[in-house]
Amino acid sequence: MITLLDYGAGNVRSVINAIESLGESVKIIRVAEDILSAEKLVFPGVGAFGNMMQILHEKNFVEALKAYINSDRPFLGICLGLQALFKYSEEAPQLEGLGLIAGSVKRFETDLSVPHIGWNGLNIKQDSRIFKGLNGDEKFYFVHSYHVDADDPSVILSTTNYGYEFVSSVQKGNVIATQFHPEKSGRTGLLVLDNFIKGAKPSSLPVQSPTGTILAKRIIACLDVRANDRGDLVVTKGDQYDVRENGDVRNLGKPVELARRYYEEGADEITFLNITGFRDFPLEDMPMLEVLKQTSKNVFVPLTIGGGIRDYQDKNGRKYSALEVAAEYFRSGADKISIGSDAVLIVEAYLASGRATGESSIEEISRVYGNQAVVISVDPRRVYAESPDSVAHPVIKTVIPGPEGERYCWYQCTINGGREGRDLDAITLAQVCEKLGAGEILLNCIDRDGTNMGFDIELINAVTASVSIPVIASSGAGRLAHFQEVFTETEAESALAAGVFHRREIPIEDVKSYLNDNQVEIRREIIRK
Ligand code: 1PR
Repeated sequence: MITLLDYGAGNVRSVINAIESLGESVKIIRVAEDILSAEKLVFPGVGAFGNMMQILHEKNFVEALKAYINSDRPFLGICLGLQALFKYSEEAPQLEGLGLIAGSVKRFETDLSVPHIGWNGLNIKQDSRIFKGLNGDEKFYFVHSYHVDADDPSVILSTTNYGYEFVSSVQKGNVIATQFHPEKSGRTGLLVLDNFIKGAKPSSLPVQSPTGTILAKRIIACLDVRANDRGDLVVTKGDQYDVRENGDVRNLGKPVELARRYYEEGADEITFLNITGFRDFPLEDMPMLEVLKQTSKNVFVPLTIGGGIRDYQDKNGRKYSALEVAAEYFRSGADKISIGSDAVLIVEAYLASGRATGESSIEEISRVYGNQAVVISVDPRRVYAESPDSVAHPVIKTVIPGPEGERYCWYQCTINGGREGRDLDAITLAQVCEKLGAGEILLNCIDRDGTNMGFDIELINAVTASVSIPVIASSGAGRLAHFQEVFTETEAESALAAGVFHRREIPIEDVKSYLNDNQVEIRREIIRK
């Protein structure tokens, strides 16, 4: 029996699912006494440090946690569950952590994108039972803007490189804590979790230990989901956002089955977009929550869900905040939520008033769940311009001329699945969303969507140059070379594709092999049934 500390923020379902998939049962802590009576405790911290410590205090968990850890019983901290062991965090200087390991928690100071999101390796510093069975060159899933800095080198189990070397796991007696997420790190992560659960002995060193690790470029499979005219929830795919063929919604498969297939084929992340979320209220659209619940039972890579995340009033006049909608998605197994239409409206209001309200969905969700949990899905369309001064938006010089031979264009934001163009450009949108707390940009492109013509490199370069958060390049993948191109000609951290995967035109394994052959760092892990 594993006792799990769920203090009510973020996705603990995936940790529960991962533990249960290993044949172990989970007891969730309700009161402080449950901590004191635990035999093996897992603390998957998620969200923001200050919010976490505040809740731990409110629930009277702080002293119980200290007592449990001081008794040297098995403890596994994950992400914020690692950071909580330290006394001081730059993220919330006013709130003390548990102070059980000497050192502090610092924000990444690097020119690279922050948060550090994705699959990175471990420089193993000493043996540990959690490393049993590892080869040493595996990658694990990280998602964080802060990292720990331990005073005592003897507690450091591994480090990872991201701009510089930071501590990625620690061990002190029976207390082990990782900055990476074993529950989101595929089969390799499950092995680490299993080693903890089974108390694998003896301590082991992986076969090899790399010196210097590299963050992998991520390949994301995207599932656009909606109900067809018969009311069945299907994965569909548009051509420039038009998902109908001969009047019917294209049906490319069932969401849960397809997600499972992509996990097995080696996708680094799965994204679900509820594409009619702008008109259906997600909390009434239970099938989508069910899709997440089912998927997260056996898909152990990060899951993002978008569609309909905004404030809402139901037919009975009851108001729901975007935060409540997001919370339901997180509880159902999502690691990140993505906001589309609402982000455009928030940025328009911000630009009109010149100030942040502190109450927008972006601000509220990132405050509770952390910036890394908030993705902004942008649906831009090219608008050509004769000259840079002919429009009041940032323009780029393009190598793809417009219908009248125009040499300039800007990228107009749209809402409601591309149905309505707004007087706002994608660069400004991305910049303001970053300022408000977004952690990642999912950069679609209506012109390229479903065309197989390749990613819009100009759009991606314009946006990556104007923000410091990671950008996911999306729309237009048609050939293996397109993936190589997007990673060598832009600073995009991930490439997302849909049609080529759904139609089985390009297997994900082939994308990974091709990139590997062309010196692009990727994660290799093919899961065999
Ligand atoms: O506005 O917050 O409710 O969110 C709605 C979400 O649904 C947004 O993220 C929006 O991008 C998405 N969406 C709405 N309508 C469509 C549509 O296609 N009619 N899909 C849609 C956006 C783009 C990508 C697609 C890539 C790769 N789809 O999801 O997967 O373009 O495709 P490809 O590789 O086949 O070229 P809100």
